[in-house]
Amino acid sequence: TTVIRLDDYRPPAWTVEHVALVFDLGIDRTEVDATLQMVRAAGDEPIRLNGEGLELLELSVDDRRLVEGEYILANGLLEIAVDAEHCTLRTKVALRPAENTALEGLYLSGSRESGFLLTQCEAEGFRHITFFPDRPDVLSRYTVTLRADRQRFPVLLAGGNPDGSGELPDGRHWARFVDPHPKASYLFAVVAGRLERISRDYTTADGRAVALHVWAEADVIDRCDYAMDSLVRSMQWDERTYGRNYDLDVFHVVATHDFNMGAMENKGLNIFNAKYLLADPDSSTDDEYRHVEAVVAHEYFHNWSGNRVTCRDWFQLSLKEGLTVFREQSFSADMNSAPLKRIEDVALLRRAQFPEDAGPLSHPVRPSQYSEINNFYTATVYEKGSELVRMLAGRLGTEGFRRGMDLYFDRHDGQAATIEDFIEALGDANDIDLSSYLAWYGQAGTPRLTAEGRFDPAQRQYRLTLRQRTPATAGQPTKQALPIPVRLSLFDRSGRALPLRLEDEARAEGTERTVVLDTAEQHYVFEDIDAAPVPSLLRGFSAPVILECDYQPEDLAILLRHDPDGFNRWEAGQQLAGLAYDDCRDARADGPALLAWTGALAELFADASLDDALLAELLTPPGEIELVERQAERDPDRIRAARQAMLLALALRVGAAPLRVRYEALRASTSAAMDATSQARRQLKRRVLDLLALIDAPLATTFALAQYEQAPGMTDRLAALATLATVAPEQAIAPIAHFRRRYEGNALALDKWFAMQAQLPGADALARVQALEGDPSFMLKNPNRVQSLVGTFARSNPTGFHRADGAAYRWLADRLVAVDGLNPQVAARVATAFNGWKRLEPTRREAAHAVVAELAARKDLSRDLTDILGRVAL
Ligand code: B3K
Ligand code: ZN
Repeated sequence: TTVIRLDDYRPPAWTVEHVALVFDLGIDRTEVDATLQMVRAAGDEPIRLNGEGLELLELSVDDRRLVEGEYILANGLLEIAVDAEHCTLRTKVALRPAENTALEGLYLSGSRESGFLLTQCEAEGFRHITFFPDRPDVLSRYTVTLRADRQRFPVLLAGGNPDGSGELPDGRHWARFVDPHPKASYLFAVVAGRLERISRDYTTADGRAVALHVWAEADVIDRCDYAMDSLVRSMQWDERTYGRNYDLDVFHVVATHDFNMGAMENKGLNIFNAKYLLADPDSSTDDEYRHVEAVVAHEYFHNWSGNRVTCRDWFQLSLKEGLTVFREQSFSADMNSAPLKRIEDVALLRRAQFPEDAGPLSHPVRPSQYSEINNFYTATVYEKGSELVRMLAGRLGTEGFRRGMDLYFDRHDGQAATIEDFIEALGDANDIDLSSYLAWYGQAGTPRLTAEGRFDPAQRQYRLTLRQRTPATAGQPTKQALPIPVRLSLFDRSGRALPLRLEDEARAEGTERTVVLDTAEQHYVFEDIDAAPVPSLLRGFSAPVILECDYQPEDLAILLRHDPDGFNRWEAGQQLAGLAYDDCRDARADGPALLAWTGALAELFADASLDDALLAELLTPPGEIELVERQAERDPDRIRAARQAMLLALALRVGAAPLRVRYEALRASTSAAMDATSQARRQLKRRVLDLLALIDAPLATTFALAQYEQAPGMTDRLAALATLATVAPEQAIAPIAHFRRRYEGNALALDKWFAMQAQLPGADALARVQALEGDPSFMLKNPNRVQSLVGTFARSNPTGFHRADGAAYRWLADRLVAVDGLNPQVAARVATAFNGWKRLEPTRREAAHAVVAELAARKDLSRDLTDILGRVAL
């Protein structure tokens, strides 16, 4: 396979100034007529255009038809030698949308009878639509004309502003769109079919009237209002926070049930996986409402961070993705609770990115090479990338960061930029050299930050030593020191934050500091300290590292009780829970950490002033996947057993009566309302019921049955079902069947039904999943369905997937091959479940290795899947 390297980057030899596309749309056959105004940019190379799976019907240069021999068409490249400085190149090709199960390029969503046509181009889908220099540093103006049967395709959409429409003979019609903003080919999109819409008029801060339209199929159009509201909030927030206005007269958002990922920021025509666009209380959970708001915002924010300023090449992917995740996180924090948003994001980073960075698929935020770019839309590029932007923003402060962003957008508007450009703009606007942060983009692996404190009563000094070390990762044996901003406070034992004075400073200033550790080791001496303090480190999670500090359990209990910041409180609780886990793992039933953890939480449980949502988070220890870190060798059954033991100890410590009373009180205030307080109550109610189930299963079963029946919305309904299925499987059978019937025809609700069952732990899990494959609604060609059953099982059910006999590995291998034949991107994504096999205990490791090695040796798999397997097997 061909490897693409960052070091080999060359600017394009030819660019395309303008492209006019005419589509004659049909489900079985679509013809695309493309007229490209080509301009030579450098050198004397021939024109080279990418094209995959295209049937070439016509080719001409400056109106002269080329015949065979005048061009070379091989290996996805069309090569034409031209000796002018510019020319008009015309191609006509035919495509087969209905046969496109990879969902890349032009494809059909839904059935032949009622489905609609749409496109997905990022990263390299445009070459499946027409011949083109399909790379993000070729920016062109687009004119797109769509022609189709009016009955079958009443709605015709493309990015840009509308520029006329009309009738054609034979019941056909046409519509034209002109996009005045030069854009990269990956941002091109069209949609055609029977769709309904909701609309709203919006006026931007700089006075542009914009028509907003959210489109969906008729049966789900009444679930689009929340997305529309979220869009308006996103537009207003970007105007307020970054001074960024929308720049076309229309903005379309379209929902589809057939989509490989979450959503896509095509210029003026965002396309969404229905999962991240539709929301109504009867079929969506509270979490899903938050995801809709976040993804709508993310795609909208790309209009500037991604579209107006795009990436020079795909190695720079995090330039748009890390930055846009960061912008979305700030937005969501402003719209909801900031500490809860931070908790959610840090938990995701630890669950998804840390394991990725610790295994064979680890790669830097800016990779140096790839063989299939679609495999680099990863937690590292997105979530860790966002953490890097957060560190830069923290370094500059709110105003400095805004100055930097203004300069970045201004300087690079209409360009394809690099990560260096970004860091330089931020630095130039503030007269600061930020170049040392570039090292974060090139180095893979999660740094370990070690902290050691020593109190000197005679000198009244506290000496803090910080050290950093990054373990070797795949292909990167040696690591350098990185700039690690450590935000910190010191607390006395009564929980009071101490004024901070470093040696050499005249007087104390504030109770919080950020020190930047940029060497392997550094010492910090704090003055005027009367007793050994408790350090609160990495506040707000100021850097994406793993903190190793030899805290005593009671130190953490102090932070857990007293830290005024919700995030840090949770973080202290997580650290303490980690130590409590160690106690359970090593069978120390009276371990000091376990006692401290359960004791502090029992106290907080009784504290009526604590926010319900925060309490629910505090009552949730790190998950089974994060806890792998704390094992020398991974045995999922033992990890689960130890974690369940700590939850049991917690439930006992809180007590059955307080749990019951709290559940009943929360139940009494149940409603379908979507405000933050109601959502928080539902979240806590779920945690309380699950704890109660550990010590009084019959009562919890009664509660769960009633909750299922009376649930006013999906959150309560699904939570009750999951609890029942875990606590009382026999009594869950009827409700599970009922849920299945109730949501017949509601694809997103059925996905949750599959996912809930796919997550049920234990040795029976595989048989359960196999039975679910027999459900008439299960199908391998729908990505959401595959993810909900196969993906959830492989990635989120450690005890089920890693059963000791390896049966689930073999089953997954079969499914991967089957999915790969239809949709390589989806197969590759699910295959990342094998990422951690090397850290398994020997029996499972051998079983997994056998399966991975056999798969990796096959020669008949896609480039996507082959790339993942090849790296995982190493
Ligand atoms: N930019 C798209 C992701 C495209 C993935 C291509 N395999 C969605 C997003 O990050 O906004
Ligand atoms: Zn994105």
